[in-house]
Amino acid sequence: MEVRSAIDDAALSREAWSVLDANWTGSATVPAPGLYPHQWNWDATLVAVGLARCDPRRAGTELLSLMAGQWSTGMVPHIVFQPARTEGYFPGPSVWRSQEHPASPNRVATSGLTQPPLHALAVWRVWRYAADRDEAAALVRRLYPMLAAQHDYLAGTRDLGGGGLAAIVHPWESGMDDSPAWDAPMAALPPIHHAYRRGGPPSHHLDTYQDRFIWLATRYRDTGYDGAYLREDHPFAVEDPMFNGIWLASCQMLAEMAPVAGADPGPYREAAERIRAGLLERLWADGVFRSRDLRSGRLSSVCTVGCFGPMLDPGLPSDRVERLVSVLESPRFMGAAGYPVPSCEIRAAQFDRSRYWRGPSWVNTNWLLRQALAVHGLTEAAGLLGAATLRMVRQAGFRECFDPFDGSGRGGRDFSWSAALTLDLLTDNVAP
Ligand code: 2M8
Repeated sequence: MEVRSAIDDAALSREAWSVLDANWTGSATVPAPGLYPHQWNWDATLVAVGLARCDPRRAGTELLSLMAGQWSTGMVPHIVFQPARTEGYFPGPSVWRSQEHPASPNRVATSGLTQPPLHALAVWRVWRYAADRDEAAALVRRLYPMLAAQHDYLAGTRDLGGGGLAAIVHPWESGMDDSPAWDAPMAALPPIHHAYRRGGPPSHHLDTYQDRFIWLATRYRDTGYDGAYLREDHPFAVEDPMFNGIWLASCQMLAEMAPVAGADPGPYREAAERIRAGLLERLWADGVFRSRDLRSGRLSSVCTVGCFGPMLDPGLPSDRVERLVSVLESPRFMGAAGYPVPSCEIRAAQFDRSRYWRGPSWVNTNWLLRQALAVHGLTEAAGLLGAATLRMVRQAGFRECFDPFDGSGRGGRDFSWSAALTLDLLTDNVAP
């Protein structure tokens, strides 16, 4: 295992900036050199979250270039391709064929899926912390209609279960691609006869998932990215607690920023209530929130880091918060991991300390859980989680993810959200 000599906060911050500068295209940040050479959706918003207090202007540019990929349906794609980046990434623009679709933007090629809607939360942080209030307000006014369209899309096209929650239609939309939460719906897909293979280095994805990922994406593409098809025929439709917890938090942020944009906060407050009710009625079971497979009607039996997403809601009833925190702090998650928070509960058969999203700890989910603890006033636990996250990056560098037992780095190096969120943690590791 590689362990670096301890470095102080100033050196860590300098390293974080050099990663972000190396991954900056001039208007966007790629997640990691070589491995992910384009702009990814939740990576970009997490970079903006991390930069909000250090460089709000660059955070704004990041968000605007992501939103240049927004479709006229309101959907914000999970990848905005960077034409200047020549490194290969599969599946690239020729697989998604966004430019054949009338709703896609003219100037940029994108994927046809989305990712967790953290955008309003990121904009809120830029607005909240920017020293130049006029510039921040102008950014809010510019982005607000795009965020409103994004939220309308989720409520109108993605409430496939009719219970007020947005469904993801591909594991990539969760951002936690290989999570065991998707094992049952992925296993239920029909047999796939076409073998798709990525070129380049071996993939970090489970071999069994690879072909299914591409098959699901191209099947959706071949319907013309049709909303009615998603509702009636698409075989993967899952209500994910992390995706919906993030959506709820973003609704609250839109309500708070509404006066700046001259908008009515009412619909966003109501949307937040509706999502909270949906989460409690449809996804709460055995002391945590679990993803619901809309095709089988079953809740996931495995508990993952995604189960805690609804804690981002300050209005979540306190008895639920207490239950969630007791699971989070137990040996199932933080209690038995020296480098928390593992992406899957340690006692689960599916737990794998080195497999992508099936065990390793990630800086982004740690940051989100730290935020969730802080919104419920649990500042000590939030502080501990922030400190544990900084210990990981101090020791192993800005890796994509980390072994939850020994903290060794996994996946890509010089990973943007690990660097950007470190800057935020260094700014304030007590409470947001
Ligand atoms: C990973 O996902 C991409 C597909 O979107 C991939 O594996 O190729 C995930 O970790 C996802 O959360 C992340 O946004 C993306 C880029 O960092 O990589």
